[in-house]
Amino acid sequence: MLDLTGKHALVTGIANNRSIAWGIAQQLHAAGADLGITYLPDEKGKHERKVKDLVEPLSPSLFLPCNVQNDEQVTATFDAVKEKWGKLDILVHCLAFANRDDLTGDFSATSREGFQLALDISAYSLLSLSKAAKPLMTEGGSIVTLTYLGGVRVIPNYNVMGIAKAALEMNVRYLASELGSSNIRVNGISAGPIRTLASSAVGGILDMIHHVEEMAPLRRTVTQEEVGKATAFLCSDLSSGITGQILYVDSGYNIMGM
Ligand code: NAD
Ligand code: 0WE
Repeated sequence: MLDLTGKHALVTGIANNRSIAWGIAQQLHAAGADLGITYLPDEKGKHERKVKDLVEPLSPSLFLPCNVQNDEQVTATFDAVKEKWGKLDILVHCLAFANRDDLTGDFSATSREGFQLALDISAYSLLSLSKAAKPLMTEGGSIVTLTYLGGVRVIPNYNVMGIAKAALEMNVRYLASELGSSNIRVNGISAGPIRTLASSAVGGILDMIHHVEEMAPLRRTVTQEEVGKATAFLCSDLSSGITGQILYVDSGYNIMGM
């Protein structure tokens, strides 16, 4: 049975009720995990209030600001985890960012700054969070990140995010190799396109969704709930032999050649 009771889980990347991380947090909570939620702070605290109200029904025992570009905030986050729980079992990395201008037009026009920003937030952050989580995962653990097919194949306009996801997926393998001896597993979930804050800001996302609805073996897109269920599996003892893998939760879209 999928049982996460007594497990302490830190979930990043909830922006609103469409976030994939929200679907994940709900499933981890339903399986009995004790949640810590981090959010991206903004100056006015508007984001904080929105996310706080949303997650209240899951009664998280930690609610912390964590901009992954800020090393002090990352350190403070894991200091708070240590203080509250003494250990950590589950880390969910569910965030990405690139400049909007870099998600359209010529890939070769990507600036050095834009490239660095996308790779810093979307790929390097898995390392920095895993490094901080490692000493707290004293009884082993599970780290899960979210990736996309655009990291292994060319998807129009995904551009620099594709390079960031390729780096992220290789981070999964190197981290799995390093952390395996501490019984910490590291895996990625490659989700099919879902309408969220991040994807809706992208031109043509509806056309992509319609394309998946025609082409994918299941003839539909996946939901945040389905990604959440697969994440709960990868966080649970049911997947104890699985590490360094990318699990496709995409209605089977990725197997098609035509
Ligand atoms: P979303 O906008 O709900 O989530 C993105 C999150 O990233 C937000 O919560 C945002 O606050 C956070 N974030 C951005 N910059 C940050 C920073 N500097 N520090 C901390 N947090 C930061 O969108 P989503 O679609 O749920 O995206 C979540 C993950 O799923 C991303 O890794 C994305 O690449 C991946 N993914 C999305 C899809 C899709 O179609 N929506 C498909 C496959 C994979
Ligand atoms: O990883 C993603 C979304 C990534 C993303 C989206 C935005 C839009 C708003 C990263 N940064 C930003 N920055 C913004 O300012 N997905 C997998 C969803 C997605 O994004 C695409 C897609 C799909 C699918 C971009 C182009 C083409 C397809």
